[in-house]
Amino acid sequence: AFYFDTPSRTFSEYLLVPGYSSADCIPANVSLKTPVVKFKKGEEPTLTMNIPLVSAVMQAVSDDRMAVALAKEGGISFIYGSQTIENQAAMVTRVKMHKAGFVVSDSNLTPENTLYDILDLKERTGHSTVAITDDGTSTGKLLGIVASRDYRVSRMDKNTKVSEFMTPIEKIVYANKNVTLKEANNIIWDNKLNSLPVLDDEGKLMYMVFRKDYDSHKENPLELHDSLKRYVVGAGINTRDYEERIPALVDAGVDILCIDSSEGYSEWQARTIAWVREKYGDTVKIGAGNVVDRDGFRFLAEAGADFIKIGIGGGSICITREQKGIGRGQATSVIDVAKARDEYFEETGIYIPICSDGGIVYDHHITLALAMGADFVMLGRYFSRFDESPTNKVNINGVYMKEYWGEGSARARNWQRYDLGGDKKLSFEEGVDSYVPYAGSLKDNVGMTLSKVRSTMCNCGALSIPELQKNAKLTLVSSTSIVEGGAHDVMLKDNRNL
Ligand code: MZP
Repeated sequence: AFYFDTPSRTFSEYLLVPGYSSADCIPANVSLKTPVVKFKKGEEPTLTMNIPLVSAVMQAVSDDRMAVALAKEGGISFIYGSQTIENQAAMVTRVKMHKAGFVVSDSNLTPENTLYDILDLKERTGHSTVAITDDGTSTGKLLGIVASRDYRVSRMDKNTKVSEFMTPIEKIVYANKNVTLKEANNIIWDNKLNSLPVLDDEGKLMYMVFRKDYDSHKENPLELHDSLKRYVVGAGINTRDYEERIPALVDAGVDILCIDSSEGYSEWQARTIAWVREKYGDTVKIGAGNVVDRDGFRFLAEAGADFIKIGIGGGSICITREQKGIGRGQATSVIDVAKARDEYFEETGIYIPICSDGGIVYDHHITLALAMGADFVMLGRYFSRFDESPTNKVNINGVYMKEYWGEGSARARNWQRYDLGGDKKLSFEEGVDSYVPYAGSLKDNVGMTLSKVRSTMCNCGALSIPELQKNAKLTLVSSTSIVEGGAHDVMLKDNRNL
């Protein structure tokens, strides 16, 4: 057997040592922009994020609602793959069709629904305007729209049918994709419209544009088609049904795929990437993982992965290390893989972004992961605590909690994630079902977390993630000094356990 000559470590065993901060090294000047897919030296990556956070490929974390909320902040969600291909593709479609508070797709609302259903959707999604199609899906025929002004709650029974108050399509002036923004602007103002549906050549609704879109582009008459930004969204796939799942996700408009597996150093992953390259060349972007050392990184790099994910056994809901005795401390894994990534870049001129996945407990772990070489981090527990996660909020002994369960738990039954080519079943659990403290909205929490990251980066004299990776000074801490890191030798006033 081969023995690594040092123990593997995790984030809490490290601290950053401050570097020189110049006067312009202030949080407002820090850029958290980061590459998501591989690129050649001297070229720009085709996909970047404005913040280095992605949400985990998990039932309890990443659905379309989470994806929209995170995309608004500049990150990317990877919509969970442990669901039918149709459902996953529909979630991707909903993110891509979502524009400025308008549900255009798969609202499941037809003229036969009621005011109650509309209000319920509004409550759940925050949307004020809903597209009504004949079958409730984005591919159905558009019949009309319902905007807030179309109904007056006080005057209507909640059982009033949608058909009675929606604005039928004949009454809406609509554009085809060749209209310029300037023309659209005239249509919208001349007809006193709030929004304008944009249809494809066959008359199917592609997306909606809003007054404020026009306002911002009024002086600049661009073509409507690509000029309106859509949210970026990712999706998890597995190494079993990719020949059916990937085309459905690509058709739905997914921006990036990620092979979701507990162990990525396998022939199954190489075969999946090879299939993507054969069918789509480089146009479809695909990340792979998870690996924890140089060998695993090299394997996936040579297989053609667009980014590589790191981490085995460190997730908060993960019991893989207990069950199977495999894994590696997350900090050591990131440090080792980052070294392999830099070596590969030196050799080939190709930079492959790496993602530290799982085990982020404190906000400062994110900064540590970036300093150790990660380009972005994937979080499950963190996002599961927010309003936008797809799970129930429950009250346990007077404290609000959200449910959070692992993909390897009996609840998720995501056998594909642990598949080694055997039976189609989960033979034993590698994850648990749990509660996490409810924490409020994604926007507020992400804002707070990133202000800490920016602040620490300034302490280290870094105005960008590449600068932090290059200049950070890290030290291991002894177990005694870890105690010193928290409040100690004082009696906390709000500590109920005292
Ligand atoms: P965390 O952010 O909750 O610590 O970890 C989330 C990560 O744990 C996921 O992105 C995934 O890699 C991993 N995961 C998901 N389900 C399980 C499991 O059931 C798991 N064991 O380890």
